[in-house]
Amino acid sequence: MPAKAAVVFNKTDLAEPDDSAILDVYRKLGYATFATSAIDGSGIDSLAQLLRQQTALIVGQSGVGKSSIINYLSDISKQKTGSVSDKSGEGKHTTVNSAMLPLRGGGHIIDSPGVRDYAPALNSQQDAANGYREVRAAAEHCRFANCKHLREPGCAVKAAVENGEIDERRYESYRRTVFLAERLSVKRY
Ligand SMILES: Nc1nc2c(ncn2[C@@H]2O[C@H](COP(=O)(O)OP(=O)(O)OP(=O)(O)O)[C@@H](O)[C@H]2O)c(=O)[nH]1
Ligand SMILES: [Mg+2]
Ligand SMILES: [Zn+2]
Repeated sequence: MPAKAAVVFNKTDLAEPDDSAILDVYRKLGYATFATSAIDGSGIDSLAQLLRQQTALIVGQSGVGKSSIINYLSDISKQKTGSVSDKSGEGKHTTVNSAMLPLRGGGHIIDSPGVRDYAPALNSQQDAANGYREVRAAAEHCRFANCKHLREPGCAVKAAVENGEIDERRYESYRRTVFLAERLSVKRY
């Protein structure tokens, strides 16, 4: 069974009320979404509900609060947390090893070291397209079966971006992923 993904927007205590609207993009795509604060505990209960009896992995950039959230979810967990650098505004890679911890109410959660950049090892542009469910869906209507959705004529993905059906930031992220995948595959062979 493929892994299911959920998206968490943490540090709501520092955010403006509108900031978590970014989650709407993911909710519309069918992902479960949560707005949380590991400082005041808001939103943590609904996240705990989703994770009950599951084995889950929490991933994201360094400093976003992965270990802090886990410290709320597990009775046993005393995961080390670390401040965000004043200079760069990024995390300091406080978690250096992955650790699996029991969840209150059953199940497990794996804390993982934060990433600075995300570059999945993809074999082809096709892999990148498949990872964006809305790109994959629109791609069925492209004129060319091998369309990369970059500058091909009759591209249904570009059309969907232009008419607002596909979120622009998601499309930009798809493009970056394709470029990364192509750069990496050049290196690999
Ligand atoms: N204001 C606020 N601060 C938070 C919240 N969650 C975490 N923090 C703070 O953010 C900093 C980083 O938290 P961590 O839990 O260490 O972040 P992490 O994602 O585990 O980072 P790495 O282990 O480096 O990948 C710490 O100073 C936390 O106290 C939150 O919801 N609100
Ligand atoms: Mg951590
Ligand atoms: Zn296309």
